[in-house]
Amino acid sequence: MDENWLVFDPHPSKPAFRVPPGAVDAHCHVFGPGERFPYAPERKYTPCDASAAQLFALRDHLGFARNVIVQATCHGADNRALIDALVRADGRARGVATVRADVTDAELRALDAAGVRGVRFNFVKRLVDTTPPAQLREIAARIAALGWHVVIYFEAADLPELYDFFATLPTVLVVDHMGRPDVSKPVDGPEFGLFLRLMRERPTIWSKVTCPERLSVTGPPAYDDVVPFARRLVEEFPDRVLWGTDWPHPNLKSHMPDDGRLVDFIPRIAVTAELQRKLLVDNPMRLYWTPLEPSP
Ligand code: 0GY
Repeated sequence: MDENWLVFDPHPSKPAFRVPPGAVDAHCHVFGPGERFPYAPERKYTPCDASAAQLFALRDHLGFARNVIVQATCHGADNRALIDALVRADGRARGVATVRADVTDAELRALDAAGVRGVRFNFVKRLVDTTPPAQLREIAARIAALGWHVVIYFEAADLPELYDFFATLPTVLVVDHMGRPDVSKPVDGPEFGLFLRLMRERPTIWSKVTCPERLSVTGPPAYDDVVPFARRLVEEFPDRVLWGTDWPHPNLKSHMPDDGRLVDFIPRIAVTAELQRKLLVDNPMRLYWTPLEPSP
């Protein structure tokens, strides 16, 4: 574990907000345990271990029914810890993997059988070395044939140069953490405006309205400055938003959130029961538990 690594809260509070039955935590990770599933040699950080059993205990504690587990960069393209967690979840988790261009069709089929429904393309420079766009395009074309989607992680300042690439990928795209806006800028300003334009122009682009703890400048416990950004997306694109804890919260530097309080953030960004049901149940179930038609 890196020096100064912040470990997740082992005793999160019970949320005051009761999530609807069947709710999905659509962005979370497992780390290791490193003894069984070693961290990738090319990783940019070494986390604390955070096991599938701990994730499922959190799921139950917060009142969720299911998880979408996203491959974290510290495991590179070695998806064994993810697959192990999916198998242990007994149908109550789906996965988003990381693959390289040399992945075989048999490997992709095995990932699909384990519950993987997407791949993640990461453009955050502090987390990964760059993969050439041609390779990403090739991967996208192959996973489109399985009916999977692509999860993209980037920072708002990089969207102008990535915009055309995203707009031409052949699958559904799911954007992590609202495209990481600088929430000290106005929600109606040009930076978030570009992300809204992408969402408006491409009805196949979804967004996770996640990580107030990561994006907030004003900080905990209220994360007030993140509310207008997430609420705007939930209200304008109610059928294309997802929510997740981001447990175990990699790379936080200033504080570790109480996951119970993060759940209490949900009714501030999805203010009606209908919006909450779409965000937490209908949308993730449609994307992860109902197979999408493969792209031609
Ligand atoms: C997140 C955010 C981060 C890390 C990763 O895969 C990862 O290592 O996603 C981050 O450092 O911002 O979604 O967990």
